[in-house]
Order: sequence, then C-alpha cells, then structure tokens
Amino acid sequence: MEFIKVTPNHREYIALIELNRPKELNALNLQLMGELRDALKQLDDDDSVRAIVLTGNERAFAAGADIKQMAGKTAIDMFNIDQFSTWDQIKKTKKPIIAAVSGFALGGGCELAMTCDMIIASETAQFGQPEIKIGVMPGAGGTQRLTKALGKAKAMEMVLTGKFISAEEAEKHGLVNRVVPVELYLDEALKLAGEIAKMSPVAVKLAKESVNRSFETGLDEGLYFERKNFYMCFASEDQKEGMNAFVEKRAPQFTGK
Ligand code: DAK
Repeated sequence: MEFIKVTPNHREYIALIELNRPKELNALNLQLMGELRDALKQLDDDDSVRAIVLTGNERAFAAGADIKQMAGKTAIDMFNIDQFSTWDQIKKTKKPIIAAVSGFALGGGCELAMTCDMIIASETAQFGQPEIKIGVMPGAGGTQRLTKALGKAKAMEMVLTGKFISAEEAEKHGLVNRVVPVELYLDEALKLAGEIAKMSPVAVKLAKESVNRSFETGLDEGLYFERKNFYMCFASEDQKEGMNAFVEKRAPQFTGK
C-alpha cells in the first residue's frame, strides 16, 4: 500500500486506516481509492477486526478527488475507469466504519466521510462540496447524502456555491456525531469504535445494514427489512450469550457466531 497505512489491530478488534498523501492533502487518486477498497475488503473478512476507523491527518482528511489526475479526462475515460465500482464496494463494507476528520473534508473527501457510518470531527474540520468552483458537481453521493443530512436549503447552498461549513455547523445539522479538540479526534473515534467492538459483531452488522436501509426505502419496506434482520439475530450464538449473560448478571463474551 503506497497511499494508505493499514493497522489491522491498532487496538483490540479495531483497525485503523490512515490516508497517506500528506503533501497533496490526501487528494484521492485512483490508486489510493483502489488501495482503500482492497483494505476494507480484507478487514471485512478478518474476524479479529470488529470496527474500522478511517482518518487522514490534522490538516486534511481529504481535499477531494485528485484534480490533477482528473483534469484531462473525457467522459468516456471516466466511464471506462468506472470509479463508481470502487465507491460501491466501499459502501458494501459490513463492519462499521468511523471517519475521524480533521481539517479539510472536501468534494470526494466529504463524500468519503459521509460514506462512513459515523463521523467524529476535530474542531478544525471543514466540510464542503466545492466541485462547482472547478466546473463540475459532486459525483460520489454529495448531492444525496448531504441533502439527507442537512436538508435541502443548506445542501443546495453548499453545492451551488462551494462554501465550506465548520465542524460546529456540521454537528448542529447532524452531519457529524460530535466535535472534539483537535488533539482528541482520533482517540475519540477509536473510543467509539471500542464501544461498538464490545457488542455482538453479528448484531452490529445486521443493525448497520438496517439503519442504512432507511436511506433507500420507504418506512414499510424498511420495517420489513429490519424485522428480517431482527429474526436473523436469533440465529446467532451471540443472541443466546447476550441474553444469558444478562440473566446471569455477568458481562457477555461475544464471538461473532
Ligand atoms: N487534487 C489534487 N491536488 C490537490 C487537491 C486536489 N483535490 N487539493 C489540494 N491539492 C494539492 C495542491 O495542488 C497543492 O499541491 P502543490 O501545488 O503543493 O504541488 C497541495 O495539495 C497543497 O494545497 P494548497 O497549496 O492549495 O493548500 P491551501 O492550504 O492553500 O488550500 C485547499 C487548501 C483545500 C483550500 C485547496 O488546496 C483546495 O481548494 N483544494 C481543492 C479542493 C477541491 O476543489 N476539492 C474537490 C475536488 S473534485 C467520483 C468520485 C468523486 C469525485 C469525482 C468523481 N466518481 C466516483 C466518478 C470527486 C471530485 C472532487 O472531489
């Protein structure tokens, strides 16, 4: 891996992925995105990992797709490269991904953070979809996920003017889970991952899938989907362990089976 750093057992059950193109503010070139897709697939298949934290560095989570790499491309080049399959694969990760964001999260960087399941932001984080300023528009979910998070008026303003919002504003509108001082954002994300890693890995994956389904369906279909996943929990040993541990007044030992 050249442009990301992967530590599968950074803490017990928690993997850390660091975007690692600091000079380019972690601009997301094709190779970096391919590496990220492959790393997430490997971590998803690794039983010793239960939650994943994705981060950049203090100055930038990611300042967007690599403009220098995109500048000369034609529509047919973009079609043939088919970056969407990479982004779709990232979205299919079953384990929870927490973005730890400091500094710039712009364009594809903002979209990548929003593709994660939760966002912990440092007080210096800035979110934006500035594609309009370079003659294009968001292409990896920005117009959809930002609108669902912030509502139409705020999202429209950001997408049509390219203005950034601060971490504080992002929190006010529910785009991020919380904002913490810059020296704490990674630790806070790892702590959150640690809390989730104590739960049943099966139930966590089924619950993540169900929450995400609410973005894609109406209420009745979403409730139906939730019900199926709820039943599925009862096929796991973790359900027996969790409920027996409660009755026996002890801490559960979940195995993911
Ligand atoms: N791409 C390439 N290089 C970038 C970059 C980017 N997005 N952002 C920054 N850099 C590079 C700069 O060119 C500079 O490199 P050198 O000149 O030193 O070689 C270095 O990083 C440091 O940047 P600055 O010197 O500009 O630093 P400043 O602090 O002055 O400014 C900034 C920071 C973040 C405000 C500024 O760098 C900036 O405006 N960056 C561009 C932000 C942007 O427009 N982002 C949106 C890009 S478009 C798709 C999926 C996703 C996308 C498209 C398709 N498919 C699935 C098909 C996404 C598109 C985008 O994200």
